[in-house]
Amino acid sequence: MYSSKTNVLQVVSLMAKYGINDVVLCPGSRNAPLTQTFSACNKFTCHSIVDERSAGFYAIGLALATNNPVVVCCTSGSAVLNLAPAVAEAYYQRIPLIVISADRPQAWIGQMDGQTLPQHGAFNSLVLKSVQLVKENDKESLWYNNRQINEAMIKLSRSSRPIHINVPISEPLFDFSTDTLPDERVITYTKQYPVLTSEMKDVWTKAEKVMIVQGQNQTDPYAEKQLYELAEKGCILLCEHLGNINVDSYSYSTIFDNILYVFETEGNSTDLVPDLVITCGGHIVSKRLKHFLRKLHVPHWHISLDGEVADVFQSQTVCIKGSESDALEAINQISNYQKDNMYLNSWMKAGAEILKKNNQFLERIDKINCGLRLVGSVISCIPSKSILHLGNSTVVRLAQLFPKPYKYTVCCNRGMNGIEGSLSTAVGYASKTKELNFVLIGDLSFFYDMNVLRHAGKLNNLRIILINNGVGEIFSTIPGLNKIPELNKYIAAGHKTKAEGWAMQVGFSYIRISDLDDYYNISEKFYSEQSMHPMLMEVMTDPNKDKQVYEEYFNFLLK
Ligand SMILES: Cc1ncc(C[n+]2csc(CCOP(=O)(O)OP(=O)(O)O)c2C)c(N)n1
Repeated sequence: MYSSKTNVLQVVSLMAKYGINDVVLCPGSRNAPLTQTFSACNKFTCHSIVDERSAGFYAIGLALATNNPVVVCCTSGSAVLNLAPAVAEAYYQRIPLIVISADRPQAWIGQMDGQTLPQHGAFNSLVLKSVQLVKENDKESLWYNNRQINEAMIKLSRSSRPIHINVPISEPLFDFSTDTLPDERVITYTKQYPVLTSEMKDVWTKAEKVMIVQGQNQTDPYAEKQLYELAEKGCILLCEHLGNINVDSYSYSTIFDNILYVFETEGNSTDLVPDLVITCGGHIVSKRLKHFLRKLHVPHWHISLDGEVADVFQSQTVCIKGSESDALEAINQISNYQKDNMYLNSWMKAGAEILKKNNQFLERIDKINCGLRLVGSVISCIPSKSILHLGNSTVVRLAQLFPKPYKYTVCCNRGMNGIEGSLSTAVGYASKTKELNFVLIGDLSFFYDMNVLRHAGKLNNLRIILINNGVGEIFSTIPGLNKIPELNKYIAAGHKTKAEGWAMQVGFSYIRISDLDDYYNISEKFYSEQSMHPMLMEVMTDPNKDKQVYEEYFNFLLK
């Protein structure tokens, strides 16, 4: 049976009508009418997560795994604020997260009634729309709530960013006597196909050296098809792992960060300069690419769902509003004119050189307890069709140095670069898929978010590779920061914590790796499908040795 509260019934009915499948429920009494109504309706799969910070990221993981919006529902007060980090991540990674918070009636906010704060608008500009429902059930109030929820859902589907629905619920809270959901109106939203101006067509036709940069994105076969056609015309396609493009094309490069490093250091970077840059998707990890293009002031077209400016190279001239596949199709239709092959060849030749050197360098390092060596090995061991979740900080940067030999999905909380939800996102994702999910993560990121592992004890498809270097290693690589005397103690938060006890307690098989032989011995089992438990591999590395190896690596590329 459902709650008797009409606003609760409206919300749940509309979530069902909008095709929402997954609902993450956080404990509490004020949201019990919502919790009961969601869980009583057979349209939803409900997930229970106690900690709202983790629940928000878990919901992001579900949304990534299903490619569908996900609801996270919490009680009133500080519970709502604990969702803020995930809301911020969802905003900047364009994840359709729907926050539904239960609230006390407006009259009681700030009246020392306990567990109250101004919830409406609490996420400020980090949600596309925040709606405040009313609790009355007269005709006008019902119309108002319906319209508010529809408006928020239209924003969500137009821009794929989070929304917040705040639901005031008055006492008595626990009357569950309703047996049907109301038949709520849905307002349909139609999308627009992008229109290119004649001036743009002219620029495209004249451009000989076209660089397309695919930022963070989920796998999109339609966009891939368009990218493939553009690559066939001679555009160079730069795509980090997080772009999730699986085009097997000769004009496709993931390792452009190291290519730029070599060309810039050797003074040959003019060979790589484009005369038009097109970006699609979200964030780009490579600082080197951003710096390279910022110096050039080359015309830059950016494709985005809501047509917002993203002037990342400080030279944006065009904003194409629309889905990536539609916008790329519109560009493809301008002409079949072939672009400059010399330009393409400069990139491809440089990429081939780097690949050769990467392999030679890895062979020279005979220890696995070194971040660069380990990340290089992991990238090449992940089986095809799996999911690799990268932690932020050093891990995501090192991963970019090595191309993936197989097709697999790569995720990372890159909207905010936060270290607080990487495990929760991965656990949410793994709970929704049969495929193997690997998490490659640093120690501070791991220990920050490990309470979610309580929910992972039965996920046999989850494998965590923890690089435990005992600090936030990234800080010692930042010029200026690395000279501060208290770097290790306060900035890099040095520690001696190990994961073994925690991991075993929540049902993981635990393996500690100290040399290459151990790693090879366990690899077959670790990277294969059969396992009775989730697994955690902890590799203890030495940050000083790591630093030395990075330097050697970059010198080796120049030889
Ligand atoms: C929520 C949050 N707090 C603080 C930071 C700042 N920060 C960036 S990287 C980092 C250290 C991460 O350390 P670890 O996960 O061990 O990775 P490593 O640098 O050792 O590879 C910190 C604290 C952040 N990104 N997010």
